[in-house]
Amino acid sequence: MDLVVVNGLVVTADAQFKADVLCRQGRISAIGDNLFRQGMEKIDAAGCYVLPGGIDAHVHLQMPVGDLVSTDDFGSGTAAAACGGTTTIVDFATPERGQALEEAVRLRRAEADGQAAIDYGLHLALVDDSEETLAALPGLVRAGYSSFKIYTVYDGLYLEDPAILRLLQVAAEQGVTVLVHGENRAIVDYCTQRLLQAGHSAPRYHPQARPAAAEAEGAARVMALAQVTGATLCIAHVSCEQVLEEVRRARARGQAVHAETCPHYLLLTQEEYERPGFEGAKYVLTPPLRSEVDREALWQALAAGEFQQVSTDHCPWNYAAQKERGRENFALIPNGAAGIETRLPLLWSEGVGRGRLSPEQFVQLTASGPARAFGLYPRKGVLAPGADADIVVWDPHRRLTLRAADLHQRVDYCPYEGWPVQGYPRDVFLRGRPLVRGGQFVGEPGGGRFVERSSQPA
Ligand code: DUC
Ligand code: ZN
Repeated sequence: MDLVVVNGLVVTADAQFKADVLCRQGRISAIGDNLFRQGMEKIDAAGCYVLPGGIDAHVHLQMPVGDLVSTDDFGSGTAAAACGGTTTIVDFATPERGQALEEAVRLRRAEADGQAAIDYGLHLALVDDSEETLAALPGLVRAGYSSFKIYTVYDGLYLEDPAILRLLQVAAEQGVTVLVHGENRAIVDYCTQRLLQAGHSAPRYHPQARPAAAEAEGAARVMALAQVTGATLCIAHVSCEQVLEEVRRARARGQAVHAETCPHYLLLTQEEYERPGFEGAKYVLTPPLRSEVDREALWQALAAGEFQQVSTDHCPWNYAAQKERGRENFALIPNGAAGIETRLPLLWSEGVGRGRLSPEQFVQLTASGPARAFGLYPRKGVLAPGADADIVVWDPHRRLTLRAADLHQRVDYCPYEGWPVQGYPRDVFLRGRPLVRGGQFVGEPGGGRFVERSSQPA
């Protein structure tokens, strides 16, 4: 049955206007006045905004780290995402060292297909530059895995510069964006060892182990390598001003560099590590939370349009038994925190609600920007005829207080416990089918599909 959303205020990255949105066979077929006809399902969005479904281009569902696996699987994580207004995620296919990339992709698809309640794509996390990997990339890109992820830290994941150069070269030829986790491994190892040798093993030392200098050097180095080889980059989870300055320098040279930040860097600071007892472990994520000065610099840059996306780096670990593994040594605390469900409400409340962002900027940062960077646009990330009917009816008046017990994320704490928000999804549709109605999840495992993303080969 055709679906029409009436009486709402439609928001795109450029404009907001009163209009009806007509959906037919999973796509938006028209946007205009008086589109309701007999026999259509009518959704009355009076008093609400009508937004494109959120795109979270950086999440880690059921991600293995050592013998642990992040707590949300593709079923629970995507249900939580939907409840928060996100209709598409981009997760990762990450090979073990020595494993063929195609095999890693096949295994990841087997985990997600039939489970995901929202649409999903996969970045190819590249952990070597072997001939096999290089040979596999063009075919995988053509099959819709049209972005790479590279790390400069973490055992099992990091790449050395010669490998990065070769992979950036392929990215440039294939016309795909490379998401970069840049941290200087030597600095992180050196600082961690010195802290532990001095007996500084509590969570409060996590930010000292991974200083801004490490993050800035990692980002700057990969940007220099991309200057030589070409390739569009997206610097992941920018946490501080020092990295922003490196991004500005690269852009001033004419490089194509997207920047991503996350709600936790916008809302929280390293003060969280001073919580009593071991509670600071809840905020051990990487890069770490930074200073108030950095937090403010991120907001200024966000308002000035210097970021293309706000993603979550959703990587939840239970406090009990998982975070607690690092009680004697902060370096053993699994890195990461949950955010997939709370991204849009927090960014709306703290951004639009406080007058720091317009609704159009909100749409740019949560949907259109990531869609453009990662080959989803204009199929997703915009309300326009021909796009998938991924639609959020956003109630700007709904207030609630975030509590782990009320959220759908499968994890035993919420980093924003007790945080008041105003503005929440009321109804969410994926390709015209309801995922959330009146704030209640009505989707199902397997309702989401793998999305083949496009590339722009040279
Ligand atoms: N940082 C995290 O906090 N978790 C997962 C990966 C990462 O880079
Ligand atoms: Zn990540």
